[in-house]
Order: sequence, then C-alpha cells, then structure tokens
Amino acid sequence: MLTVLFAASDANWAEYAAPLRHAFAESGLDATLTREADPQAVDYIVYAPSSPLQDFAPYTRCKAVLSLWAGVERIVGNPTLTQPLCRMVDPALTEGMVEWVVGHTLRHHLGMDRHIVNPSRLWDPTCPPLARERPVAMLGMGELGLACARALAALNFPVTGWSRTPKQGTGIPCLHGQAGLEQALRTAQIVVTLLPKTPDTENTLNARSLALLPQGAVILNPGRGALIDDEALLAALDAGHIGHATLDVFRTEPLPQDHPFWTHPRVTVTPHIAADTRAPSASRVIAANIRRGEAGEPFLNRVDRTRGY
Ligand code: NDP
Ligand code: OXD
Repeated sequence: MLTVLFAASDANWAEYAAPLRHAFAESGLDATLTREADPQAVDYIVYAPSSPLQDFAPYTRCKAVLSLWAGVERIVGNPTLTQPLCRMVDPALTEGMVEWVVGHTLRHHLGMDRHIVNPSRLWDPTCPPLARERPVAMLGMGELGLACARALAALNFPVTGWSRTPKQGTGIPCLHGQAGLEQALRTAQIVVTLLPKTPDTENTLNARSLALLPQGAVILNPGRGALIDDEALLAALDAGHIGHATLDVFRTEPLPQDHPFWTHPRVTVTPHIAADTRAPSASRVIAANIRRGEAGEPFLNRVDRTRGY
C-alpha cells in the first residue's frame, strides 16, 4: 500500500480528494491519499504552493514530489528538496490557456472594445486587417506556448516562437537567443509571454526590448509577472508606444489595490485565471506518474533544477 501525502490548501483538498482517489483506483494503484502522515512513510507528495510544507528533508522514502502547478518557481529552489520534482502538464489546463490566449488576441486584433464600449454611439466602419497581416511573437514554446502558437497559426496569424533552445519540426518558425528575441519583437504586433519564471527570464520585456516593438503593439502576459519590468511597461503604455497590455499574472498577487495597472486605461487585469489545473484530468496525470515511478519508468514532466523549469 502506497502512502500519498496531499500537501495543498483545504480548498484544493475539497477539489482533488475524490478525483485523485478515483484516478488511483482507475490506474490500479493501491494507494492511500492522506493529509497527514509520518514523513518516513510517505511514498509520493502531491504539492501546491498553497501548502505550508517547506521542509522536504524528513521525507526520506518519498520517490517524487508531484506539483499541481505548471509553474514551479516557488519550489524548485528549495534546498531541502532532493526528491525528483514533476510539474503539471494537464491537457485541460492547456486547453484553457489556448482559449484565454486566442480570446484576448482576437479582442485586440478585431478592436472589439471600440464597439462593445461605445457610449457616444460612434459609427466607425473601420475594418481590422486580416489575421494573416498581424504578426504574433510567442515567447516560450513549451507545452502551453506551442499549443497557443498552433491555435493562432490555424487562424492565419503569422506566429514566430522564441525558446531557450533551437526548436524545429513544430510547424511554427522558432527563434532562440538574444538576437532571436530581438528579431521576433521587431515585427510583432501582439506578444504573448508564456515563459517560466527563472533568473534568466526575469524582465524579458524591459525598456530596451519593449522599444523594439512596433508602435501600438499589444502585450498578453499569462506567464508570470516577473517576465515584465512593470515600470518600463507603464512608461511604454503612457508614451503610447505599447497600445495595450492584458495581464493575468503579477509580481504580487492579488494585485495590490493601489497598483497603477488597475486604473491604467491601456491595461486589462485578469486575476490569474488564464488556465486552471482541472482536477479530473490532472489527477489522471498524477496517477500515471505514480504508476511510472512504481514500474521503475522515468517520470513525466520532470523539472530540471539547473534550468529552473
Ligand atoms: P514549459 O516548461 O513547457 O515551456 C517553457 C518554455 O519557455 C520552453 O519553450 C522554454 O524553452 C522556454 N524558456 C525557458 N527559459 C527560457 C529562456 N531563458 N529564454 C527563452 N525561452 C525560455 O512550460 P509551460 O508551457 O507548461 O508553462 C509556461 C508557464 O506558464 C509556466 O511556467 C507558468 O509560469 C505559466 N502558467 C500560467 C498559468 C496561468 O493561469 N496564468 C497556468 C499555467 C502556467 P525550451 O523549449 O528551449 O526549453
Ligand atoms: C500554474 C498556474 O503554474 O496556475 O499552474 O499559474
């Protein structure tokens, strides 16, 4: 009998206890899911940042820590964590992110606000260009970025990806390195940031890189707040160089009430809802990884701690 410790908030427990138990049974795992256990008896830890668990050292038998979150910046640097760490790759989370990115891209591409909020009843028959005339830069071409890039490309947006390592064979042209970033930004009218937060990605969009964008470009950030230098973004918005920023993630969450993003006319704030991990599908992913661990197979979605993601 395996012992699986659930280290996450009460709300997470209410959402996940039944789907996890169901997924364990479905996978033929003989496992007890619990919120309290002798650390030395724990085989796997299901973890979310809402958990108070910070010291992983006593969990000497634990074979893996399985994150409910895709982004692992709040646990990856924990010096007590010596067990393998796996991040969440959930097909339903990916689906949600594609919907958020496509929806907000189309809002800006079609200029929907002009007609939805039109108190002076202005009859403005200006038509937007076609998607094929609206280049998009997708910063981050991993699980989420690639799915979003493909969805936008299917609508004819010319999408250029950017990743840490060279990437071919995805059907989307992809650049890498500093020169690649600069090339992607120079023509992008819409930029989507789906990078993990690591020391290398902090302030990827800063005064210098924002200045490379064409006048009026739009930023969508469902990645992490730290990918953008807030002050530089506000200055570029004030100057009209950046047309709009739709931001889902922030350096401090919830976004403080007095933060200028709340009231800026060119900023849309969404409260970290771009893509939620969905309990039924995520539980199947967790069960599959435990089954792999028990079969001596390599874990899926294992985090590389030196890279930080
Ligand atoms: P992945 O790990 O699958 O992909 C990360 C991508 O970023 C890869 O393409 C990687 O390049 C690239 N990358 C990493 N470091 C650099 C760098 N220094 N320079 C250029 N590219 C870099 O992550 P996911 O796609 O699953 O998730 C991305 C992020 O989305 C998460 O880390 C999280 O922060 C955020 N997220 C937000 C949610 C929300 O609701 N707002 C929900 C879920 C996730 P390479 O391919 O070469 O490795
Ligand atoms: C995640 C998130 O990383 O929701 O899963 O941001």
